[in-house]
Amino acid sequence: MKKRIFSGAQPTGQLHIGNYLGALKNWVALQDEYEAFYCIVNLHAITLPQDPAGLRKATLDLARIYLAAGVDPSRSTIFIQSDVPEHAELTWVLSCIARMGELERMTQFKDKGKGNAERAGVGLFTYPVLMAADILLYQTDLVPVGQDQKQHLELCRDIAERFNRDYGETFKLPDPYIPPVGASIKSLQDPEKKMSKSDENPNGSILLLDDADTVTKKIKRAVTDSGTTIDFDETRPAISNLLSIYQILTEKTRHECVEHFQGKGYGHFKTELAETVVEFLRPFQERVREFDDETIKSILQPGGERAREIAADTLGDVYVALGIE
Ligand code: ATP
Ligand code: LTN
Repeated sequence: MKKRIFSGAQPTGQLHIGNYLGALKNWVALQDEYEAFYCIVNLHAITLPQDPAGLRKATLDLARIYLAAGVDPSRSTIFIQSDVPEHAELTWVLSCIARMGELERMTQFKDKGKGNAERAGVGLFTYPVLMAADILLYQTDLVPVGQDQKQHLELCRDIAERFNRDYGETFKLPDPYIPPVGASIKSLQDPEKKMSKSDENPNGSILLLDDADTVTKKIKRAVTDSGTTIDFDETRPAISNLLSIYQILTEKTRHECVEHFQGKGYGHFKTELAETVVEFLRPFQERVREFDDETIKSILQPGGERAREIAADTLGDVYVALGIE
């Protein structure tokens, strides 16, 4: 029996190269070795206000991105979170297990709630409980995510452990899979912040659907640190970030990257980085155009059915354990 993977992304805004390098790339790489479930988490999306027509479209568009990135529906289950109502049901149960104090410590709530708990939605606060339900429903072994999700994974394990202790062994404890390089790609405009879909400055992120001109302009405008060498250096986060992007896309070692740019300046480096990113995005963007809405729906519908069979089994066990079957 193969071990199981679960991961998901929100259908909000356009995916950027950080989402790809931190998460999607690994989803694709791991799908041979593992039985994989990749979810479009539309219930998470509504923790912040969304335009209904926009959300509907973004849901299908995100499935298209998964497929174009190389998630293979004949090996991996791709589905929409709301097609499996057990996610919402288990969330209620787990919200009776999770503690206020635990959720209050989650940094994403502090960021996305803009520090104003009085005005923030309750769903934004309990977001990590829904995420725990996503993962635990599938008795998941491994969860490939970017660095920003590590804290949510730890909470998920804590909730599962507490449930198992109090009601008997029910959930498998999942491990995070956080890649050694690319787990936290930074904004091109501020290397202290992660590249983010919700960044107001469009120049901070390279979107997976940006055209060649836009990519080149964004990279040319990227901030750099003082100093002139092209090197990995903790004290120079801007150049280190750009070099990491180059490293992953070219599959070179750190040493090979540094050697390659020895004696070259920022101008030369940025030109080569832009070419590398454009060449990577070109075939990806061609594949995105290949999947029409009907094809996408014909993948998501059976995906939801398959996911639901497993989710229903786990939820059945949970209800028996609790005495509410
Ligand atoms: P954002 O912060 O960009 O608005 P998000 O984290 O809210 O996005 P998702 O689309 O749900 O949104 O994230 C999908 C995956 O991408 C997650 O596994 C997340 O950890 C990863 N990810 C997001 N930003 C980055 C980044 N800058 N570098 C690496 N991985 C990232
Ligand atoms: N919170 C994640 C998206 C997400 C997720 C999950 C990731 C929701 N449920 C389950 C892994 C496993 C984010 O990236 N914002």
